[in-house]
Amino acid sequence: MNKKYTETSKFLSYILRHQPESVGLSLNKEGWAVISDLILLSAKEGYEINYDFLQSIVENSDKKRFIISEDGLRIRASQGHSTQDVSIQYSEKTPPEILYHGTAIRFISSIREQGLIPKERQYVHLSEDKGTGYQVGQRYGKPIILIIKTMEMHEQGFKFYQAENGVWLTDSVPFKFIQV
Ligand code: HQG
Repeated sequence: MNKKYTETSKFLSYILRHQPESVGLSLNKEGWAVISDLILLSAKEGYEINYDFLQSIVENSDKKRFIISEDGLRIRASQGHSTQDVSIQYSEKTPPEILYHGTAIRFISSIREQGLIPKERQYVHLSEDKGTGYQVGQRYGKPIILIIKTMEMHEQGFKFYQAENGVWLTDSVPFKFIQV
């Protein structure tokens, strides 16, 4: 990936998940932004984005972070939001037996006390494959993969959702469902 691509993708994550107001962009409750607005506002911040470039970022994003609406007019982040203005109505889904959560070893003692909590984001993020978990954990230090007993949680009434890009979401994970 070239630098412009990576920088623009990070900028999109920032405005579509965290701080749309920092550039004057509005997102609706479902997280959608009007692409023509986004292009104009991004240009003011020095990001040269045209429709084709945006489309290629959406298609080539390793984690499929963004999605363009069927009519081609709007874009949103599939998951990962911290902005409270967005509240995507994900539909509930039965999880597999287990899912993974990658984190940093230095967080383990706190996780033992509190379980997994969403921190800045709206949900705790879980993945189906260890590799993704490992990469995610690495962002905060020496990584460790936690195994989450998601079916057991489901049986006890915890709700699970899956975003368009396959990432699983839940509100919190008490420590008793975590295998370190
Ligand atoms: C940790 C990436 C101490 C948690 C990925 C994580 C993901 C605790 C960090 C998405 C804790 C929060 C989300 C507790 C949780 N005590 N630490 N009680 N509970 N933590 O970035 O899951 O590349 O908000 O383990 O693919 O790391 O951005 O969440 O280490 O889907 O597209 O607190 O971000 O996607 O960190 O990552 P984050 P995450 P992108």
